[in-house]
Amino acid sequence: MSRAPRLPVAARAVVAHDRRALARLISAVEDRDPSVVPALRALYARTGHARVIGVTGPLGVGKSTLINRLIELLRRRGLTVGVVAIDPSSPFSGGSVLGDRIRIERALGDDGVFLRSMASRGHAGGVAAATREVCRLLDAFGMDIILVETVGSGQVDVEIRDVASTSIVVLVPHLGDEVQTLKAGLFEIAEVFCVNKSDLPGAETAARDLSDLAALGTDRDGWRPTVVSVSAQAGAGLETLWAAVEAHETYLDGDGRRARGERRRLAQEVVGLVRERVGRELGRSVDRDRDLGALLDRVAARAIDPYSAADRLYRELRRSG
Ligand SMILES: Nc1nc2c(ncn2[C@@H]2O[C@H](COP(=O)(O)OP(=O)(O)OP(=O)(O)O)[C@@H](O)[C@H]2O)c(=O)[nH]1
Ligand SMILES: [Mg+2]
Repeated sequence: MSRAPRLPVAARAVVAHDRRALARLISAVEDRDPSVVPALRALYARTGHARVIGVTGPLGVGKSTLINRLIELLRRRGLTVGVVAIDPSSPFSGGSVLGDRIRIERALGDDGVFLRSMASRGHAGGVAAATREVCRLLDAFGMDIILVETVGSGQVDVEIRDVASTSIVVLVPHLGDEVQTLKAGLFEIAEVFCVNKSDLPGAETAARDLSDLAALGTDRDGWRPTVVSVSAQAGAGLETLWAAVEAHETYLDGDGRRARGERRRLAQEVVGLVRERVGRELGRSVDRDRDLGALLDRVAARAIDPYSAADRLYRELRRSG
């Protein structure tokens, strides 16, 4: 028997493949609009089918161009594709190269593709939380593969690990010093290194250097990062790149690794939701609660230290919960 009638209207529309309903819910997630929660709750049981793949790397290395190529490849294989680009500077938000624009327009007319860009600013629960929710919506919508593009600078690229089961880190030849400084962080993230712009000189050396580093590096859950050379512009190496992603996904299926990873991410999510809620409530209390105001006055007067004040507040919170 169908469970559809018990779903909230918005959730039902997503399951029924209504693109406008999906877009509206994604906007609500972006705005941290609490009215989206019933739909997210109801849709959760229908998710878990999609594979979320991160595509991250420094500015301008060709992540979007690469994603366009991957969309083509995946569509040829009959897979549906959702794309979430976080803080995109090009070309989902405008188009830098004519070829890319044409490909994107083609993708936009394709019912099996859904592209969405979003800002990383203003997400109280972190970028990962909002991205995870958008990915779930795309999953419930029926997308097989979800590609998440993030610019690898600072926090956002690390958070991709909280969302994606496989992450591709895109680099280009002659990043030199940048790779040196990013290196430790990149190895934390990457299951697959993609040396893009292999049509440019120096690509072979860059790929070799990375392979050497990958061979030396400590493995994570028994997996050593793969290194693949690609020219997204020329459309070369994409099959090999996707094979590397699939190899890691297959690896995850062995020995309970996928379940462990999922559990780790879910633990983070549930804790994050509680933290977000407690943070919000506390924020409100600071403004309104008289007892808390008095407590803070005592901290300010050096009558009590901040740690003891926090202890007291924490105990009260637990009692009132
Ligand atoms: N030579 C060469 N240029 C490429 C290749 N792939 C992408 N580019 C060019 O690199 C530039 C940046 O490409 P994007 O795909 O926008 O790169 P990005 O990493 O998404 O950029 P941001 O989102 O701004 O960080 C564009 O001018 C692309 O045409 C490639 O394989 N070879
Ligand atoms: Mg881009």
